[in-house]
Amino acid sequence: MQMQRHAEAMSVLPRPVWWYALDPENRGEMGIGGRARRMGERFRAAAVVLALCAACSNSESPAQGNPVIPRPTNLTVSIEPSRTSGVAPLAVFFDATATASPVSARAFHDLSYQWDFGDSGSGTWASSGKSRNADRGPVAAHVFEKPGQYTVALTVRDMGARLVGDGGIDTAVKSTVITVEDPDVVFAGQQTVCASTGSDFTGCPAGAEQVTAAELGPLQPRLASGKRLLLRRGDQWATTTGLVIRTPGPGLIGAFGTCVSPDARGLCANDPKVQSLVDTLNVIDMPAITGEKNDWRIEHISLSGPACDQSSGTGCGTAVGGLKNVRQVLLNCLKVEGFRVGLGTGDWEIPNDDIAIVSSEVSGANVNQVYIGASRLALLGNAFHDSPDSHVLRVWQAHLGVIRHNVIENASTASGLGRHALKLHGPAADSAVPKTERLVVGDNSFGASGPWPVAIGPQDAAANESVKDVIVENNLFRSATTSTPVQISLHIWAQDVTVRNNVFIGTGATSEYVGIDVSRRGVEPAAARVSAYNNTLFRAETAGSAVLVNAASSDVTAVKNNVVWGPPAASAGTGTVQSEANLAGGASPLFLDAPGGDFHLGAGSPAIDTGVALPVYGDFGGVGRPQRGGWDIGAFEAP
Ligand SMILES: [Ca+2]
Repeated sequence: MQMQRHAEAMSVLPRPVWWYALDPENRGEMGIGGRARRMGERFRAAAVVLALCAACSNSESPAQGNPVIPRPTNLTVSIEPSRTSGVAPLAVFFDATATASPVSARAFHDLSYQWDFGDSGSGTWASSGKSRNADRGPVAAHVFEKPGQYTVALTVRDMGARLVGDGGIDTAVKSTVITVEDPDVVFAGQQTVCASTGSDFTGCPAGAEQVTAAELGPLQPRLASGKRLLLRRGDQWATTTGLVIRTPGPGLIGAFGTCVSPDARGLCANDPKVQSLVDTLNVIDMPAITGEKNDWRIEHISLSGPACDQSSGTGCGTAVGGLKNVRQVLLNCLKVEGFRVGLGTGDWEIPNDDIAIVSSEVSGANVNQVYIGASRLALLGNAFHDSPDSHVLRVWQAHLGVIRHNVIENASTASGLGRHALKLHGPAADSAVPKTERLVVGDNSFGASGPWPVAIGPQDAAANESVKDVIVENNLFRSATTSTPVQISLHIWAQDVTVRNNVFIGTGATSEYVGIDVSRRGVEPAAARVSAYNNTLFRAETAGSAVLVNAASSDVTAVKNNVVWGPPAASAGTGTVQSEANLAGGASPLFLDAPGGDFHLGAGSPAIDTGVALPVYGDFGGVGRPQRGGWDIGAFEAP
């Protein structure tokens, strides 16, 4: 890989000075009964900030003005950002997978990682309502929309911090600074080109070139390194010609003019509209630029095109396509309708790197709404929906990836072929390219894509594709209103998969509904080291069955702290599972309003405090675990 990386691994153990500092964002994360509770009183809402005298730069500083107490830690915290500077909007992928703890053999799965991106004005995600300024997980990504210097802090904890309650020993914070440049400076004067179909250039930055064009093609000469092309909001281009990005950035294709009526994702009702009139056109094409980073961002454009249905794909274009050996690209706040594939293409022989698709809505593409693969892939806050023919989102490679806060639904609406909302697979196990591994699929809502809404593993039974080290957490799996009934919400044909804090709603599924199936699809490496912790499964029907985990793998799947509830026959685990502390059938978990979708635990629930201690540090909604006298059962921890 030719990316310049900024590695900041550090071993904190031998460093001379440690600091405690109060951190109100971590409220509820600390301490359980006994000593833990006492320590929790003292250090409630506390995090450890490590201030290294040897690194008294702005990347390692104690929280402002709080009392500091020297403490040791056994954790080695690493943050590797995909970049440390660039022009806004700037997407940065953060890799903390080199973080280690002597007491956690599986640091990727078993440590708590909490990110504060230092960007408090970044708002909330449309789908999950969670803050964009915070996230969990050993990999994360963030888009910095405004210029400035941002201190990104990662707080890591291990089980010692929970069980012993002494957060000072097993908690550590590391930070890094991201410098985001001002686009009005980087693209000053004639480095910005404003394009309109008419003569109104209201809102065009001062000093910019102004161009009138009825098609996109004539704007091609304006695409160059260090340039910004802005299309007028309110204008519509019906075009037979597109744009090809042939030069490395920094570059930007976006919009000028006042944003009218932004939706929950930030898409403006008057964002410039581009309608492709040609089946074969990639409206914006991004071929490889040999040896260079692309460093482009494309945002705030509404693109529509013919829903090309040639089965071979030959001759069908995309809205933004050709992503092949492309690096450092952000697709932000795009609205895409139609085409054969809305966004993406490419293949794993020439992989992409550091690709982010954020806050975009893609629908109506005939085959896949998004077909993408990359190292350091971030898909955040999008709505991908309505694939007439096939899968909604197909990720063919994610070597380090974050798929969070998306709504992904409605596969095979016309064909009835029963394709997936998310198909996540990867390169062959014996190939030399980066494998699909080390990724988080979290806070998504998957729906209306039976019989198997989410599939993690090889693309088919004949493919020897390995997928491993995946965290599936805080997702909502819905079964109702699907053209093909759901049988299994989540297929796992992969290794080292942790499934935690998810909600499975089996209502509307086939009579024998399974939330998670762990098995071997064909010739891929057999499933191993799969865990299902703290999930909630509910179905409303009065007949049929509901099983959270069915495992046919030779390796035993751990099934712990889960709740399964509904009138049908209920089971937490069948097959080769190790079950512990689950609540299935029998006593009601006393959900607050299960038919209404509220699975919080009511007072007196037998699920409160009756789970076993697990490396699950937060719940579906973000409440820290454990609360009160121990871990609860299910996806929600009673505060
Ligand atoms: Ca509890």
